[in-house]
Amino acid sequence: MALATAAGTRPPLREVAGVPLPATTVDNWSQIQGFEAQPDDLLICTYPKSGTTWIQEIVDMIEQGGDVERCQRVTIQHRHPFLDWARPPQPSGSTYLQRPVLSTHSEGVDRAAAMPSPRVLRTHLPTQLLPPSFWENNCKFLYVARNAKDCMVSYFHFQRMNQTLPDPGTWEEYFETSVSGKVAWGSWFEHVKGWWEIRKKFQVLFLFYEDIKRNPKQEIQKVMQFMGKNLDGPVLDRIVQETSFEKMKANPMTNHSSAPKWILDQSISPFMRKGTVGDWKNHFTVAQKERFDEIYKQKMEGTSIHFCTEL
Ligand code: PPS
Repeated sequence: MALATAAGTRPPLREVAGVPLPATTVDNWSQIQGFEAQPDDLLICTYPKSGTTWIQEIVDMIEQGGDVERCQRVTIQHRHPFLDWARPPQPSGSTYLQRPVLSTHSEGVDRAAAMPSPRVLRTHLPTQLLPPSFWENNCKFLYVARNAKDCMVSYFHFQRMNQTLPDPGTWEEYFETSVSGKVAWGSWFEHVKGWWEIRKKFQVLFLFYEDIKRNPKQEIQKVMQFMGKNLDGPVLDRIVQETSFEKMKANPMTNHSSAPKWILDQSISPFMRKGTVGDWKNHFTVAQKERFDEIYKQKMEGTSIHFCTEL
């Protein structure tokens, strides 16, 4: 049963091939699957709450040669179409209603189709659900991974404020939902493992949130090289400054403050919340940490991937 909220009733998730997704994404699944990628597309891929917005701003700053004003042209959610997103119907009685919104299309696919190449796009889809044309065209993929514990905490607060996703309940309840992979876009473990395993077979730049936090200039340089750009030291320093958590939190073009309250209610929790490594320690009990570490060991057995959970 869907949980009632102040804004109305939150839509329950549905599934594609066992992966829970927002219902509107599933409604538009054939359009999303049929998306026609171009060989020069760059696709930003992340599990939710792994630093998508951060890497988007970094990529755009690189694309614009460090020109801050040009990065202010439009909000971050409109710069890089979100392929697997279709707007849910607006709850009746909402004061934010400007015009009736029908989710008969993926907004992301429509926006991408109308965009000139070379395009930068984004997705939260796991490898097995990616539209096949991305593989067929050997596109570039920029994957950002964040440690599972901080991701879980960030996602919990995001689900509290995102009225289009299921209500997370208490932290204890959410912990169980999350470890069982019953959240939108599915299991963190499967997502990260899937992208890690294919990274050498395709053009994948695999980055870690924690590395960008520790050494932003070095990681931004990797992105720049992957994009085939060449920017000098002072421009890179400007990009580091402009993409800091504090700057992006204060920037209306990156902090999602223009999203309507019936989608993101930032009075519950801000989108730019803490932006740190290790906030999980403020949420996980000792018992939860021990249980999680055990599950992690089982699920990640045999992979060579290594995460930092504190700096
Ligand atoms: S979403 O909804 O999936 O697109 O969210 P996403 O952008 O992937 O992740 C949001 C979290 O990333 C943090 N963030 C940053 N951290 C450090 N530096 C910068 N510049 C930055 N920008 C966004 C954001 O605060 C969310 O993490 P938490 O832990 O909730 O603060």
